[in-house]
Amino acid sequence: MSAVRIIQTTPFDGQKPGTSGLRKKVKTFAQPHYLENFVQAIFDSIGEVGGKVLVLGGDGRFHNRTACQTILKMAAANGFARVMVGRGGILSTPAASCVIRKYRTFGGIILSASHNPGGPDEDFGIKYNIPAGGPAPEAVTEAIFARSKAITEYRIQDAADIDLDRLGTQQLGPMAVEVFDPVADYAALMQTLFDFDAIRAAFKAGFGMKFDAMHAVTGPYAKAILEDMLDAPAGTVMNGTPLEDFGHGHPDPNLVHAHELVEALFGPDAPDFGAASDGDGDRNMILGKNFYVTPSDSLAVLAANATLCPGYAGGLKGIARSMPTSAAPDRVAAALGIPAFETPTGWKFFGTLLDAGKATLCGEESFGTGSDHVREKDGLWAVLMWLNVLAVRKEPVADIVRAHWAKYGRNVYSRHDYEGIDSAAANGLMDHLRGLDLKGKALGAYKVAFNDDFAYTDPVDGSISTQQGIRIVFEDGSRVVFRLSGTGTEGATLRVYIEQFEPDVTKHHLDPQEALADLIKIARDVAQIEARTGRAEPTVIT
Ligand code: G16
Repeated sequence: MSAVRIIQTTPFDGQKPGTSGLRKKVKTFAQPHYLENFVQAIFDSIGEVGGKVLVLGGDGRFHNRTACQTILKMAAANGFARVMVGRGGILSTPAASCVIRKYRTFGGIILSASHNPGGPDEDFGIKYNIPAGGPAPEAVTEAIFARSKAITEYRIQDAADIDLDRLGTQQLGPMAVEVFDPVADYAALMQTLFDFDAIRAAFKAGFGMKFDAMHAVTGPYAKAILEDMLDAPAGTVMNGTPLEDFGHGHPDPNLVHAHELVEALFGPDAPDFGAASDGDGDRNMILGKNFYVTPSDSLAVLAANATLCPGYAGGLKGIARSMPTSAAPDRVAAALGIPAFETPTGWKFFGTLLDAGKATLCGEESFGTGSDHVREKDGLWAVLMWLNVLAVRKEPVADIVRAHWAKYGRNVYSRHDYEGIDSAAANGLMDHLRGLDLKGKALGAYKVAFNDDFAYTDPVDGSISTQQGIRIVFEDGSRVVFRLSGTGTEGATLRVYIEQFEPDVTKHHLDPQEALADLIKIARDVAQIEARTGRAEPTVIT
């Protein structure tokens, strides 16, 4: 007979969820009571959990299985009736959102540090998603944080571990645990949105693709959907076996970390299309033959072509993007006569707009694209939407994007990251920027229209979020934006976003670093980046 144990504990400092849940080193999470305190804080903050159903799964990184066993035992002790857990403790973030919505569960717990590296010395993370399927809004994460600071005990079932690899229902004390196939529901949803016949026909006609799963969670999803259902040739999916340390890689689908894919797409025998996804499957990078599509442009192009996909044939209700994302999607929204929304960074801010039916597509410069089909950004979904568009239009990726710029103008865009800088220096830099009054002043050849610290009032629920990034906007609409990342686990990461609108088609071929050189210099000077951080150059440019 298994029993509930009540364990006395004391609060840990710093259990404040960041941009997307609590992310810390594995060593931090592995300390006695650390994970347990946070999980109990979640269960104490989300209302009555007795008799409810919870979804559980993660990106398979180191510590995933151990954490799953602990959370299952705590869910049982806290009165949940049933937990649905992905086989092997695996569930991509968008698939978790899909399952939460499909089975109308009381939300879910997702174990992931997303694009951060994994392994005993690397990162782990946990977040709670609400019953609508999306990341908990700030009011909920604040409540969890407040509870974490006052916690005195947690509940855990004294029981044997569950066999996470055996499909079907097992019993854990009074609670049922259902181990389910993490791919099936998600793949079925994708079939309702995209023209699988057209994509299959394109592969049959020789369309070439590489998908880099980066040894992360999307491997099994991509193999099942691309190779098994859509008949893409075996080997289309690279690095498709999920590994606990992502094969020592950094599962972030950008030009730096997805270098194997980048080399293939920029090499002599490049396939027509390349894509990558991140640790937990919610990010995507899109490449054509010798061509990189920025995430902001990707959202704009998908929005402009959405009606080619069966799931969006009826048109879009609106398009939402995060503030630092380029305004390229806004131009499409204006042309379509639908609203464009500008939210703070963080997918959680799209939830109310999607729930209220105000937006259909959403996206962020940080390689996130998604729609109202779930409440998370969705890497494979974006890849399938591109595949659908390419299968119908039968033009190269580069031609589609260039034609898009010719029609709408190009929002030339780049992000410069200064990773792992000293936190005090980073905060000092932001305080310095916050204190500047630049309105009407000239910076280089540019005149400042206004500068501010972005604040957002949610148009649906009226909630207010302040200090969401410093903007310096110039009179010609160009801008530079400064933010500190909310997802890192070491020191601080300064992100600088640089954007300039270029209507002149004869300048569309220019390399963004070249086209933006003056603005990049202005950004470095005005923020005193080198003097304050000791860094002359960014660590990552996207
Ligand atoms: C998370 C959030 C995204 C955000 C990104 C980067 O993504 O869900 O909304 O854009 O972090 O945030 P930051 O600039 O604060 O590091 P993910 O893929 O890490 O879950």
